[in-house]
Amino acid sequence: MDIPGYVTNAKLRSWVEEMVALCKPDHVHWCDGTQDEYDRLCEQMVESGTFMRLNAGKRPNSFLTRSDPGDVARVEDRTFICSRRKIDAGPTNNWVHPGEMKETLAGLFNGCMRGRTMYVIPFSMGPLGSPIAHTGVELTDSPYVAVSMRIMTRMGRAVYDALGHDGEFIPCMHSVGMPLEPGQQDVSWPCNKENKYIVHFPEERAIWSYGSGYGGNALLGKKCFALRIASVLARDEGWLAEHMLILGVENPEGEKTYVAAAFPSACGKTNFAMLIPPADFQEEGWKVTTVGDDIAWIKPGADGKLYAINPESGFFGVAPGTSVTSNPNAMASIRANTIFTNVALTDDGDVWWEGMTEEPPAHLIDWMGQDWTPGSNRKVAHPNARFTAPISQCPVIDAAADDPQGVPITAFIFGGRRANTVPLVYQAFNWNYGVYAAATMGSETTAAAAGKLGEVRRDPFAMLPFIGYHMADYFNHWLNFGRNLPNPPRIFCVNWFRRDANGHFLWPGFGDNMRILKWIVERARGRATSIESPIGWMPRYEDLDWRGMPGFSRQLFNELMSVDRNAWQQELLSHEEMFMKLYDRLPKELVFIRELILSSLWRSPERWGLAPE
Ligand code: SAT
Ligand code: MN
Repeated sequence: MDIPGYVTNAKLRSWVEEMVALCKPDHVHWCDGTQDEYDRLCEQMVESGTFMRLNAGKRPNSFLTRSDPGDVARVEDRTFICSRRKIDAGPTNNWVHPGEMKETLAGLFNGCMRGRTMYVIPFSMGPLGSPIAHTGVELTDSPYVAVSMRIMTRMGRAVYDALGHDGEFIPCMHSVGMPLEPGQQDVSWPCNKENKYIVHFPEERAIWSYGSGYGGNALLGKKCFALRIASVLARDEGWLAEHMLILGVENPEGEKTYVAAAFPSACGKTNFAMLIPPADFQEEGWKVTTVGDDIAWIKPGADGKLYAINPESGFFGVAPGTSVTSNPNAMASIRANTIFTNVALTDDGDVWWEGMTEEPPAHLIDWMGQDWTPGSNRKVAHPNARFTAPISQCPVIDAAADDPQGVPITAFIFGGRRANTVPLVYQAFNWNYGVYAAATMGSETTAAAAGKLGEVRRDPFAMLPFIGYHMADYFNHWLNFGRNLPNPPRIFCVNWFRRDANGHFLWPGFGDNMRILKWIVERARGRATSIESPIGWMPRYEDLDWRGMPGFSRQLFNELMSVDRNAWQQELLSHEEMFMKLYDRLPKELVFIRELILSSLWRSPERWGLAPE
């Protein structure tokens, strides 16, 4: 194997040599990250049948690919945190002893790339040279991964240069796990139907992924590196790696406030990241800009403020439900240079999915390649169908999105999907109360998820599948982190999904979330007024800006904001249930705060509410 002369990093050179000897690919391709390379790899996948080029008039330089029907999402039950001690992975992660796992992987990876090309993908999570960024190198036998990584990360030759002779990087091994015998015909979406392993070695800081070519299983910069491994780095080095969007709010005076927000899946995270303010707000000069839609890396600066970067450079967004009404900015972001996976194909060579338009086209090819008409009794796009698009194409991309210093974070927002109990918005009394709220956040299961419909599942910090160590240690890290900040960001909780007694949503959401966001931003800057409720600070009706929303009454608002003692007692019991599972390492602050919330519920009316007038 010839290693290009510009790859001077000693550890990288020897690691690739070792992995080539193990995986035995036919060829090795050192990615340089150029447009030319991207175009050639895409063209090669068109020829092999993996990609279909979309109509250049409608969707320039864009492609459709269909995965294997058994390889359509992350596989949490096949995801492992292999710390040396089981206790360090905690009760919420799958664990196997690293020695045993390495033996398994050595067997699986031996010869796994026969008949294929190994791509060497150098990438930076975050702007190159940023003090918050980190470097990774992924070795993969999937050209789909290679082109996707060019969109999702800063990928290319500059990373080798930045690494220099002895720079550090996270090694990320990936194989689809389907070697080809001489003469064996390839399939359009190779993967391993029997065996999938998404493995993290937190102490060694290494990632090994086998058997899947899809999303977070295969694009190892995303959940594997930027969340699971980075959460460990962050714990050890005193920063935060979070499952958060980052957005900027600019007021009419031109003052910019950045917030980071965590939501579990199916809570409209991408829509919130690209929120379009109501007309009255826009006219007055309010703007919302996007820094990131999924992951935030946050470090304290020398001035005591927190600075955040989006380690990614692309969107890997859920397509179904995205439309010019629900999210015009997302639709504009995917107008060209986009890879679509598992969406439907229209007769004129464009894409479609449930919710893109009110009326489906009369005929489509579904995500499995079958004819489909509106009468067909099945989904035309897979519910987890995705678009992969450069973030630079987002019309509301923030001017500082590429700033190596990051953007200063003034507030954190945590949200879940709750039909009852949790008010539309409240501010935690202080950092520790905020950590409590984030640690206990939950979401009702939607029809798509396993389990009883409407059952609340705890998803602390929206990080349940993404913390690379013991969850209680993660809570402790957050508490500790706040202790060292002179003026920590304010913490807010939101719930866009509260319903009335008839099951109707009480809050319209989407652009109207701007009213809440405005209060949050003003509040975080110490300007907006509020009153004390049993669970936190709350806006009254008159504390919010209702321009352009005349029909929304004080009474409705008060219903959205009410705090019911019985419901909250149940809620606190269910927090206790989760705490019990983390008992051995649970920080005592959380136990005490639970007691304090209970006591303030008891000194408040049984159904605490804002005054009617
Ligand atoms: O497949 S990804 O992990 O990138 C997206 C998701 O499942 O959250
Ligand atoms: Mn995510």
